[in-house]
Amino acid sequence: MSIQAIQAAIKEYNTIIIHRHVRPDPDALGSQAGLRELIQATYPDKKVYVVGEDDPSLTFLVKMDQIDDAVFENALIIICDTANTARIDDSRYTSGDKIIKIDHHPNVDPYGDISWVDTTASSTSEMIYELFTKAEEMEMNEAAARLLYAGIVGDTGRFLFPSTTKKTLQYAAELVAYDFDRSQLYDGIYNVKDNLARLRGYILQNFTLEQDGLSVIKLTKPILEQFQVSVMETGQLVGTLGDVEGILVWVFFIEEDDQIRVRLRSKGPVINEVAAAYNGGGHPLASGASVYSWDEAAEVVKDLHHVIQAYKN
Ligand SMILES: [Mn+2]
Repeated sequence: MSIQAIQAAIKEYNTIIIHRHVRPDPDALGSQAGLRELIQATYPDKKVYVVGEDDPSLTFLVKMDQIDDAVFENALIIICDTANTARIDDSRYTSGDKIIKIDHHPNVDPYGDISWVDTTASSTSEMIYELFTKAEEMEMNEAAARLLYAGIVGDTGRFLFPSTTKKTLQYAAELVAYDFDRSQLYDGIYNVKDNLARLRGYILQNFTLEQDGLSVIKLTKPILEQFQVSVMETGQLVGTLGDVEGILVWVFFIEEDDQIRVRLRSKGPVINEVAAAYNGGGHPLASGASVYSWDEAAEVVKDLHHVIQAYKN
């Protein structure tokens, strides 16, 4: 059983380095740093690091450690919330001694010496809490609870998405018993700057909606400049169209210098295969991809129409 194997590996290694996916979200950071807190609380003498690039909008949750290449030698590497190796933040994970994958995305790219993938989990943070409940000796504390709760809240859209189960709510109930500031957490995750709020207004004014339920919004470079919003920040706005009646699938095209980022969301049709065809991947109903021209973006739109048609038949 992988939970036991993970526990044994954590016990065995003195240096543990925890990774997660690039462009982190609260679940990536919450599972990564929440696991670090659990290990550190249980084994105070072990050296446990979290690595990857900091996202300034999420450093209120946790800041990453800066470590030398030499630290990776003989280290246990744990990678949280990352379906495929291409999305692992900090490629030095390959120089570790043993690799563990803990994730809730479809296991399209199995990797690691030990792998625990549970696609029924709402979030990797939920899995880390489960690891705590099933492990023989694991200590929970306020810092860990805060991070894991943030991850669960982030990936379930505040317990709104269908991925929220009885278990999710039960774990969340147990986590809020710990003393951390939930209001501060919600402000950190959901407060947006005024320019981002105005760009949300632009999106609501300009999205297209076709008869089959496909909605498209293009955020070109001039638009991003006009609203003074970075490509990374637009990630916070993808949910904006989720409440619009009649939208079944929606796609954001976000223009960068060298590519057009594609963010896909769906209320039924499986869209991660489309994402995979365009240098991306993700969940069946929430994925991302990259294209390199507006012609290619039009191909994505065409593919999405087909996926919707197949879903409706
Ligand atoms: Mn996740």
